[in-house]
Amino acid sequence: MSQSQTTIKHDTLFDKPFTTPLDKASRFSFDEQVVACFPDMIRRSVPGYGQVLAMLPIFARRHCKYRQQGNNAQRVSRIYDLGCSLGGATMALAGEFEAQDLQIKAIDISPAMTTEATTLLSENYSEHDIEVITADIRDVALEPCDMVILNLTLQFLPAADRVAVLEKIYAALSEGGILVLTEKTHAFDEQYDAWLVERYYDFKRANGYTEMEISGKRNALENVLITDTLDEHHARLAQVGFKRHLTWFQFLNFVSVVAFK
Ligand code: GEK
Repeated sequence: MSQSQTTIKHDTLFDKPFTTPLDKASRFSFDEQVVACFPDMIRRSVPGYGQVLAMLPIFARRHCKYRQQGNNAQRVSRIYDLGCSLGGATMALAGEFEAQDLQIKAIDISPAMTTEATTLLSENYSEHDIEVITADIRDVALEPCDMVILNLTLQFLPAADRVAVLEKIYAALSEGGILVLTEKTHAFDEQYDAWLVERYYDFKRANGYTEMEISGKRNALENVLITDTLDEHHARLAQVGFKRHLTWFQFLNFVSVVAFK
């Protein structure tokens, strides 16, 4: 089944967690309430989310060369989807590959997310070798792999832990493998940053968010989602050993970088 044919059952639910004034102390968390409206939320609030997911199987075709050994001793491409949420990236990949060609390990720290991801993936891709794991990506050991996806996840880790996670990814990737890192960023220049942030809120308004929802989400994410600049991302990728890393996508303050091992 292709991604476009996949029906995620929560599609009909809409993102309404911030429609009442929030206590300043309310922090964003990936709980059942967020899970219920997640597909709607991420598509309406992340510019380019669909385009980035659609490119993942195209990148995988070029860079995943069946270098790993699967459960039945056959050659497979092993892909990690780190911070998988409901498995959007995993589904984008599974939808474009034969079941026997891929082994996907989808990891998320939120049990509410992994419970729902397990249901959705088994409903839609039961033949595929997909393991959904509830874990902190800072703690898991990674097996040798061909591709790692960090789609809007690194930004939720404490800044001090980001290098160690990227070092672990670099070590696990086979020669020729890739990391696809997608993040919300901020611009170093304050004026540019203000323009990007304002146009980002315009993007959300155009997608039906109210002023209260926009400001509620902004307050809830304060100190939870901590952005870096694009330069900081490239510097960190170089620091952990990637010699080549390229910004292949940018839409307002959201960027995606591919790093080649
Ligand atoms: C997608 N990639 O749809 N370990 C594991 N997971 C974590 C950690 C951690 N330490 N911290 C946060 N998460 C997805 C979208 S969402 C992006 C990713 C967003 C998880 C968290 O539970 C959540 O599910 C995910 O990272 C971030 O392609 O909501 O803006």
